[in-house]
Amino acid sequence: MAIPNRVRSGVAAALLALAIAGAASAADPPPRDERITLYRNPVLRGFHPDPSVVRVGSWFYLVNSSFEFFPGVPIYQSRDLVHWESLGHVLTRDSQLPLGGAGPSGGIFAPTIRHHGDTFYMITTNVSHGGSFFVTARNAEGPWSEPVWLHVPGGGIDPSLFFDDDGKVYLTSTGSAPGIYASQIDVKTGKLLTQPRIVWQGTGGRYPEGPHLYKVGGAYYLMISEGGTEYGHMVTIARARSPWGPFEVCPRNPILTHRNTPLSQPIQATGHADLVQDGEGNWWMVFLGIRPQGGYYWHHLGRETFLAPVRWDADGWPVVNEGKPIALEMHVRGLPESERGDDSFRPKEEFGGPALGPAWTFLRNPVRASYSTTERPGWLTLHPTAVPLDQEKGTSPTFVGRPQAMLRGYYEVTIDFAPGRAGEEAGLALYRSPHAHYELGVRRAGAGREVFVRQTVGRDLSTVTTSAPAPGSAPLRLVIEVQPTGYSFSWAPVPDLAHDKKVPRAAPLGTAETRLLATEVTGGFIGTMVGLYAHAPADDGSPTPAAFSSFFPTDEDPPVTDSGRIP
Ligand code: 6LW
Repeated sequence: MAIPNRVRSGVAAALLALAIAGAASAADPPPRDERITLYRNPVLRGFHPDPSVVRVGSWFYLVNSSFEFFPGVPIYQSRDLVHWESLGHVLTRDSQLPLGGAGPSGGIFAPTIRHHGDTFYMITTNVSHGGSFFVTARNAEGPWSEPVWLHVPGGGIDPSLFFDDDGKVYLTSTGSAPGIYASQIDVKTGKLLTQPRIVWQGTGGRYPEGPHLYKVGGAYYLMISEGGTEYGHMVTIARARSPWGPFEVCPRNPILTHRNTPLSQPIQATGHADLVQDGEGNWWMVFLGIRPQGGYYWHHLGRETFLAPVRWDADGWPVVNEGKPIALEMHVRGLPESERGDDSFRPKEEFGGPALGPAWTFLRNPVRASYSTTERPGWLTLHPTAVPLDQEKGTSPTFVGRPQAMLRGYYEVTIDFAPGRAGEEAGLALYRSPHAHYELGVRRAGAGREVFVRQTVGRDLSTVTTSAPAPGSAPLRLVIEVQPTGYSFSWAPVPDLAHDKKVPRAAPLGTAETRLLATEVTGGFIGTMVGLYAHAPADDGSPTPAAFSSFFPTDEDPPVTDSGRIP
């Protein structure tokens, strides 16, 4: 193999050769299962960006970034890297996650999860308050500690921790100038033991970021992303005999990118990756990607989490998916045996428990008194406030949402809401940013009430596009049909089973484009959220609460059920 001149001679070359031999032997697959498994990408659908993964025994744990949503940093567990069960969130207390200053796509940027000794570490950056910090826990489901703030000179995002065998711990991240910075850190106190310094600037792509340091076969590998998180995204890697470098650059960089695949390829923007080795010695990569719709050029679900196999070649470099583009359907050898349990796409939320299910999040730090699952058992009661969905920062609107995970299907909910005054409204919302959201709501109209669709598609552009009278005050069923390029809204009275002979058909109310909620239109790092909201005018002394039951997604393109062993 080619070794660059700067390490060709002397001890450095000898050590590097040893390291590479080590890497290659770590890569030699043990005798193993030769059966081929089919799994579907993405493995976490909808808004699940910047994945980081770690293995502890036979469990894998994965975290994603969460930006202005609370609680923050969703965490999942899996035995097979394909079926992920939600464990809730890492940052569950206001003291861990102050978001009052977080505007759209502020707050929590890319996290890293690691495990050392008997402790989990999750390190990330709150770009709207305090910078980088880590929290620790004995169990992945928590409780997680209060933040240990890092005070990194020069700031930076995308912090990662690497625990070396000699007890030293290294922090890598971006910094004030383009490049990846490294420093030694005391993980008891969060104090930096050395000044951060640039160890690698990448291969020339813009925004070198998302670094992770690994030791494989005695060599230190620094894997990063470049090119930005959009269509030019790529993963590159370099290695050295010390965490400080000098780094030898992989001759096959980028090791993963779709920047040159045709735009008709269903997955784009692959990057921001993390590596993990399973219990049988196989390597895997998790990374983010997007699924553009409507021909080419927009994606509204946000950045999602994908999985690909990795092998180490004879020269000690990782090969991702044999160098082929990542597909929606992957046929791989050696996937850990599936123990299909729950996955993150819980089909239904009845609001029957004392708390909301783990997928639900709020915009910024929620006003706790606005939400109750106990006030009316089996229902989620929302108390409206005057804070609108359009508000960019500060107090939180009455809104609870979860990532829109389906490209095709239905979201349905029952709403019991008899607005007493003009301006009171509640319903389903598709939320992308303060200036990009659709509501299928119920509101006061004259002496009665109506069902309506509002489209907010820009800072100065918000209008009710359609409405229909909804006489009486009985509960209603609200339905959003989702398709790759459009939403269709409909509604129906909830059947009174004692009297109604037939279940009433849902009446169509209108449509809206997915495109106007897409990143290419709205900007930002999040994905479309589907949620429940309530709002009342500021001068309304005692706003009418809205109660919701039976939130029901029907996925017409189930993410994982075809997964299984192919004989
Ligand atoms: C994240 C950076 C990135 O911190 O986007 O795709 C930023 N990569 O690494 C926000 O998610």
